[in-house]
Parts: sequence; structure tokens; C-alpha cells
Amino acid sequence: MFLRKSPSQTRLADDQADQELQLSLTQLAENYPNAAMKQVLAIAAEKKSVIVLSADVETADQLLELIEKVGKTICVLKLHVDTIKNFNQNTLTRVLDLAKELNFVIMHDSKFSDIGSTVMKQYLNANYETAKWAPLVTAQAISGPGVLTGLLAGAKAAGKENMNGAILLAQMSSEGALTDDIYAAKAIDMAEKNMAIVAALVTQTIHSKYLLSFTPGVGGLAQAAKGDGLGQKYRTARDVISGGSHFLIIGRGIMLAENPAKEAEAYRNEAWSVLREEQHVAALKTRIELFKPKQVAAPH
Ligand code: S5P
Repeated sequence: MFLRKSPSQTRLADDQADQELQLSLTQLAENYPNAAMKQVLAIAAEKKSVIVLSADVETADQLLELIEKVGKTICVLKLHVDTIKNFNQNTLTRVLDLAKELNFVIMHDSKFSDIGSTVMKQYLNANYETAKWAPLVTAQAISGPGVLTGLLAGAKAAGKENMNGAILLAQMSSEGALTDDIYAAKAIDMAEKNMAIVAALVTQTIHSKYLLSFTPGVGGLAQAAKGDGLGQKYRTARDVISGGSHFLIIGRGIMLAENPAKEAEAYRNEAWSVLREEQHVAALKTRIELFKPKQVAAPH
């Protein structure tokens, strides 16, 4: 006979699945090779959130207002400070205070793509000296591993060696992106060979055995059906996490909602309820094992 679970049994099973996922994220944080991602994973476990808010607003006031509403629900805030008209040093100071107060890590979406020497200078000097205040930055793989060598050199020069990390784009979300499967495989290989600086990947459908994945192009069913009219493609939170990604990068799906705080919570709960499914927790556990220091056999 088929027995239905009572509401209290369901609640108990959900609580157990929550705890299991929280424990896996915490253990992965302990073993993950990059310091900035360790912090992201610890916050994800604590807040039960794998949501990255892409705060693509146009004024400093809008930015601070959005962070005040949504900051408590996210594990990472992704910024392009150069898309905000009146962003200044005071805005940055306030954003950094909010990151501490509301407990999230900052990712600057620089999409570095030049030769290493230029990237190093951009990382050190552009956008209020990015290397000093953004633990995570994004980079394109198109110019080859020099981009990562440049970022590593920049992190060292800024006194942030072993602290900052690069998020390498292996696949893009936009219509007609040139990041086909062959490109993605090469980018992932490049990332895995440069884990002194690479913290994670931006991917869509192809993932690394080691590095965690962040995925943009996430929206509700209406966004998924229509796109944004400018080439962005969307999938639902459920599709993305079911496909093996770990963190959702969401901009307009939250920003433009009538109630951004409520919408962010809805995305957080949806993503979390998929990630705590057995097969995804098992995949996280496999990564924990891969990163654990190998036991060296004692000499006889
Ligand atoms: O492939 C990509 C990589 C990135 S980082 N596709 C993207 O859309 N992004 C960024 O994610 C993009 O720059 C934007 O800041 C965010 C998506 O915003 P949304 O409003 O479409 O959710």
C-alpha cells in the first residue's frame, strides 16, 4: 500500500535535508582551495542561500536601497560599478559596510579579458582599485591563461594573495555566444590548471569536476519564455540547479520585481529546495573528498 507522509513527517524530512546540505556546504568551505569561496560557502550554509544578486541599477541611491532590501537573503553581491552613474568612494564605503552588516561577499563583474600585463593594472587601479575591495572578480578566458597570471600577480601586489579569487567565464548566457562546448571545455581546463587564482566558473550546462559553478540567465517562466529583447536567455532556478550549477546570478528577476525582498526569498527557497535533493548533496560530498588533503602513507 502507498503511504502518504504526514505534514510533520514531511517537515522532519525537509529539516534533515536542510541540515545535510548545510553540513556539506560547511565541509566544502573547510576544504575548498580558495579563501573567498570558503567565505561564500560558509555564508551559503548559514543563510541557506545560493543567490547572487546582480545589482545592475543606474544610481548609487538605487544600489544602496536595493542592497538594504535584499542583502540579508543573498550570499554574494555582484556589481558593475562602472554602470552606475554617480558611484563614488562614499558609495563604496557604504557597500562594504553593508557587506559586513548583512553578511555577503562582493564580486566585481569586471570581465577582464586583455593580456596579463594590462589586466594586472586594471585589477590594481580601475574601479576604485578593485583588487583591494572585491574578493571575487570575473574574467573571460578568450585571451588565454595570461589573464589569470595577471590577476594572480595583481592579487599579490595588492597584498591579497590567497585571499582574492577569479571567476572564469566558460559559457555565456546570451544568444549566439561564441562560448560553444569546445570553448567551454578549454576554459574549464584552463581554470582547473590555475587554481591558485581561479575560485569558480560561470557556466550554463557544462561543469567542472572540481570548481563550483555560478550561472546567470535565471528568471521566472515569463522571462524564460521571452528573454529581454537584447539577447539575454533565461532558464528557471529549478532547471539551472537541476542541471548541476551551484549559485544563481539574478539581476532583473529580483531588481524589477514589485517586492524585491520577497522575490529574492522566493528564489532562495526554490534554489535551496532543489540543491538539497539527494543527488546534488552527493555531488557536493564528492567534491569535499576531492579537495581533502591526501593522506601520505607513513614510511615503514
Ligand atoms: O554569461 C553571462 C555572464 C554574466 S556575468 N551572462 C550574464 O548575464 N552575466 C551577468 O549576469 C550580466 O552582466 C548581468 O549583470 C547578470 C544577469 O542579469 P539579469 O538581469 O539578466 O538577471
